[in-house]
Amino acid sequence: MRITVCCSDTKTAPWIDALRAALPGATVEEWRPGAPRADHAVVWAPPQQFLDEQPGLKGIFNIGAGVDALMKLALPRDAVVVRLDDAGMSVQMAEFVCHAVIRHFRELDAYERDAAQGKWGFRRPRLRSEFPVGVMGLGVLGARVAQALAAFEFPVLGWSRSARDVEGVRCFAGEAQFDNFLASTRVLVNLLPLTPDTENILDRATLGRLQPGGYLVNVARGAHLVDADLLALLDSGHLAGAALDVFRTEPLPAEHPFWRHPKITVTPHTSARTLRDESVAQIARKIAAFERGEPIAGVVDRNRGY
Ligand code: NDP
Ligand code: OXD
Repeated sequence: MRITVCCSDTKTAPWIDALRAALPGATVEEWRPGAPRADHAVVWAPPQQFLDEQPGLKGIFNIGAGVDALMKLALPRDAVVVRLDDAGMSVQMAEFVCHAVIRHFRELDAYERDAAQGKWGFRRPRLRSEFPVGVMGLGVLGARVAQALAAFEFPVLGWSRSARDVEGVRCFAGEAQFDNFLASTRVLVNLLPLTPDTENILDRATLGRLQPGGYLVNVARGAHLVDADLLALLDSGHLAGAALDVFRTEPLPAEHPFWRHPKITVTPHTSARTLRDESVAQIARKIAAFERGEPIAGVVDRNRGY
């Protein structure tokens, strides 16, 4: 079995070493133009040329949870596309989002500013019941995040494409229930995949329907958000702030207004990092299962785009 590895923005050598150790019977090589045809590919945002030269791939294993970069390409017709299924990301996402929500709710930025001036002062405690958190996307990451928020006793709502049942979470589904979900939400967390249906979903209409003093946590993809609409709603005072981890262009360009906006916190796409050891173990297990003809988790539905 031959496995080709083509991962942009990634140090590939340690991935290859780890895949070789996990699949000792396989030939694992970094892809170069003109490389031999392989059975499976391990990828992150590969160029179209890679896919054009590998028409016989049986499996394409993405080293991330989001497959939007891959779905824009012309893929070999019969290849099964497989995404990372948690692999240590859901706990990271839960801690990151809870931190962002709690920092906003407990006004920790304001306390930090006070401390910088040597000021000892209290703010009036806020009521948790006035900060309902709505999580868009109740998949592997969204469900974990929603449950972690519920453990802190925030009222938690969730929205997904099909109806879901998540303990401690008031669940909404589909376009028909989107407005009710938004109207009941003050802090909005985005954990949707980027697809033609969800691109630009965080626009003036969506964000404008949040309760006054709304807050946005975007940890999914930058192209979900219409940047200018967020800025307008922050400047009008309808939204109180935003924690943004993902951007249309990454790295976020130096001149982008998000960097300097006093109500926006920027982090560099770090909310849930791909962990190499856990990811390689998962991919190796899946390749072995696939070769034995067994079903595997995390297969992407190409029609849905996630
Ligand atoms: P999943 O595929 O497990 O979950 C996706 C969820 O979104 C599902 O609940 C799905 O609904 C819902 N959904 C999809 N389309 C729609 C729609 N049109 N309307 C309503 N709901 C919809 O994905 P993960 O939880 O694993 O990951 C989510 C995203 O997080 C990734 O696609 C990626 O973009 C991002 N991510 C960001 C990281 C970071 O570091 N910032 C790291 C990892 C991932 P249903 O349940 O009905 O299928
Ligand atoms: C992912 C990501 O999709 O890192 O896994 O954003």
